[in-house]
Amino acid sequence: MKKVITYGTFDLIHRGHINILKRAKELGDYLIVGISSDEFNELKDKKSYYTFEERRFIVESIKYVDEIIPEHTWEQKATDIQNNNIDVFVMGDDWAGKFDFLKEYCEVVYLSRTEGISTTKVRIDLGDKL
Ligand code: C2G
Repeated sequence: MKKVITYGTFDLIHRGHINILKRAKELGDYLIVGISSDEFNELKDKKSYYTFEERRFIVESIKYVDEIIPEHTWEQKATDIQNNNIDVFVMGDDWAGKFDFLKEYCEVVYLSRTEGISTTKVRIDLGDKL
């Protein structure tokens, strides 16, 4: 079984998130998603609308997703990859090059971001006070 992993906040799920999860799953048979905890979001200087538990509930309901793990730190990826026997690590290409060090453990694939949509854009379009 070819196992794939990706990470993110996945707040206010939109077609960009679905696109990357769909394509990530197409690279293997089993997809694990590391969802950023609320505390890690603060480290990323991100304030998500939904809590971790809400984001977990939503993302685990997506048909391409097989398992959720929490993302607490920048440093956990190598351990996650080894502990879960991951074959492919996937991120959107806004992260291109940032995780090449993981090539020591598995294949690293950066997939093109979906243009014209982002959680920030949704919040601005809805008139959210950021
Ligand atoms: N994404 C995308 N197209 C968009 C928006 C997001 O392909 N229009 C991808 C991102 O490139 C990322 C994933 O969807 O691979 C999740 O995006 P975010 O929730 O914004 O996650 P991010 O803050 O980039 O966190 O350790 C990695 C970090 O946790 C990544």
